[in-house]
Parts: sequence; C-alpha cells; structure tokens
Amino acid sequence: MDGLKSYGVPDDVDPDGWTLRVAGTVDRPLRIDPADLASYPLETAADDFACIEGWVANGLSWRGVRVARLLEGADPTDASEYALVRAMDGEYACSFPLDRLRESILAVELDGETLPVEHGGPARLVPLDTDRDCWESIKWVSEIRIGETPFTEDDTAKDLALSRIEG
Ligand SMILES: Nc1nc2c(c(=O)[nH]1)N[C@H]1C(S)=C(S)[C@@H](COP(=O)(O)O)O[C@H]1N2
Ligand SMILES: [Mo]
Repeated sequence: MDGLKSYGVPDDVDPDGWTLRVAGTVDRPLRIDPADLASYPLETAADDFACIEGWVANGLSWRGVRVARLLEGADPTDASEYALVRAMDGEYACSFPLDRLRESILAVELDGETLPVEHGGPARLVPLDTDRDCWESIKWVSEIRIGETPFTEDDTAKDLALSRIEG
C-alpha cells in the first residue's frame, strides 16, 4: 500500500471546535486555538510510517510545530517527567516520557496540504524517533497533560490499536 490507510473519522471528532489544552503540572495552563497554533514556526519532517497491522506509508512529508515550543509557554515544573496525550476520539490516550514528547512534531500539514481530518487534522502528533509505534501517532490531539508521575492507568492507545488486529 502507498500512503496512510483510511480508518474514517469517529463521531466524537469535531475539527471545527478544536482547541489544544496544555495542563497538569505546569505553571501556566494553556488553551491553544487554531490562530494561536498558526503563530508557531513550522518544521518539516520526512517519514515512513508503519502500522502493526502490516501496512506501510512511505515518503510522507509532515509539517508542524515542535512540541517543545508549545510546552515552553506552559512552563512545566522541574519535576515533570511524563505526559499524557489525549485526542478528540474519547478515551484514546497515550503516555510519553516528557523528553520524548518534546522532540515530537505536532503536525498540521501532510504532503504540502492542510492535514485532512481523516488523518488527524487539525493536529496530529508525529513522534520521529526510531522506537515509535503506530498508535503513538495520535490523531486529533486535544490535550497534553503533564505530570510528575507516570500516566500508566490512562494509557489506552496500545490496547485500542491491538484490539483492531485481534479476532
Ligand atoms: N486519536 C487517534 N489516533 C490514532 C489512532 C486512533 O484510533 N485514534 N490510531 C493509531 C493507529 S494504530 C494508526 S496505525 C494510525 C493510523 O493513521 P491513519 O488513520 O492516518 O492511517 O493512527 C494512530 N493514531
Ligand atoms: Mo496502527
């Protein structure tokens, strides 16, 4: 297969009502709206994306904001080491070590176009390190919650992704 697979858009995803909340153990919680997001500088990242279901999308080109830049404004406490990224599709959420999340891109464009809703628009997290898993590329990102302790209990993304290949 060439390109990302289309899984459709869950009912609870409302791209027109999108905002991104940055909260938790931060000195200044933020609510970033589309105009705020557009004020950040964009970076380009080339990507070959592979899903555990067995398909691959080669030669993607993402453009987006380095998460470190978004977090700077919120000013996480010195003891913050973890983050939980939530999405607009209900309980889907994925935890990250904070340093790893900082290096990821919050993508707003794919292959030179505004990121389509079906692929996670307005904003999709794109981890770029070699250890990333497909379920960590979170579509419709709506909240980054920072913490000083791990968010293991809330981390549903892996199980939800694996449940699609069982049975
Ligand atoms: N919010 C959200 N993000 C998600 C998922 C999801 O179900 N919800 N699925 C993940 C998985 S397992 C994969 S393979 C990719 C699929 O991306 P695509 O729909 O653009 O092909 O999205 C990832 N991000
Ligand atoms: Mo996946």
